[in-house]
Amino acid sequence: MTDDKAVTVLGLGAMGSALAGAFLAAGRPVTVWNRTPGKAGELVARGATEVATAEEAVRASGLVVACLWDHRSVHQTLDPVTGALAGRVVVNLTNGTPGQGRELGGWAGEHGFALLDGGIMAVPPMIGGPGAFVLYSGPEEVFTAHRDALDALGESRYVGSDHGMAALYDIALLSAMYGASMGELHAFAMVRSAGVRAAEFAPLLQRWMAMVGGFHERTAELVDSRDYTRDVVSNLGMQAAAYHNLIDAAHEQGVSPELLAPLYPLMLRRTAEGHGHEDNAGLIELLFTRRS
Ligand code: FVH
Repeated sequence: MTDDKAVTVLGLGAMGSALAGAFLAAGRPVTVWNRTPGKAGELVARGATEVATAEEAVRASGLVVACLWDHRSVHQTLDPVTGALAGRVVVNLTNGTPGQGRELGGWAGEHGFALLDGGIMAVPPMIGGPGAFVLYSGPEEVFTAHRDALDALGESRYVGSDHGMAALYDIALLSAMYGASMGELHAFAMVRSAGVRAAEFAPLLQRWMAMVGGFHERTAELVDSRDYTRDVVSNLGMQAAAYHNLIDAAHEQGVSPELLAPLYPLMLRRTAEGHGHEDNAGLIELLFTRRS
């Protein structure tokens, strides 16, 4: 018999510890396990129970949250304890691909337990606070039954019954983040090459990126309609002609253009294919390697 409110957290890295702390703060009985012992001191002082094996941890709660290094470590941890998992719910918050999420969902079904796959859109200090949100996919009734517990971590966003969807959304959001941070670093490198401190330039960058970031809904309309000719303000052909200046300027300043360079051949290709008069959102049509 386990307490209905009990939660087990497998993995006490930076994120797993934050998750366990948020469940404790929400008043839940929390059992924790980590491959390497000795990481649970603070959580135990706050009321968590540390156990020595993953099997004991799994048996302690109906809801088992795994936040480990990668997909492989999830299998290494859970494969030996599938017998104990039967009838329980596993929420996997380890970063992975959509394919890995689907594989885990199928594997859980074969072993008689339910699985939600998740994507955490926050860093550890944000967990349990208003800025954090967590994506979930898998059986909706399982999400609904455990939503109250999961809400302790941040805003819970259910994105579909296909186990791969949480990872798909997660990876899409991370891809946008890395794209933006590549641009940010290149911009700082450019100004540093002229002796300008990043802190001096940052307010302008902040202002510019806030403005640029305001166009996602307009781009989404173009992408969904696949019509990139509507209300074009700055067409692709003009942008492609100017883009070479970004690369030349980087060379002039002794900065590698390698973070910027991949976009240029796509711009040239799309323009050469007769779409220079369109919005540059049309570049998306060059990204698919399968029919989409
Ligand atoms: N931290 C972050 O900002 C991001 C935010 C978004 C989500 N990610 C993902 O969360 C997963 C865990 O990340 P983390 O920050 O907790 O990572 P670490 O602090 O490095 O802890 C890793 C834990 O995984 C355990 N572990 C590693 N390999 C194995 C294994 N083969 N079997 C069992 N456990 C394993 C490790 O244990 P130990 O090294 O202490 O024994 C830690 O508990 C991750 O997917 C992020 O992408 C975090």
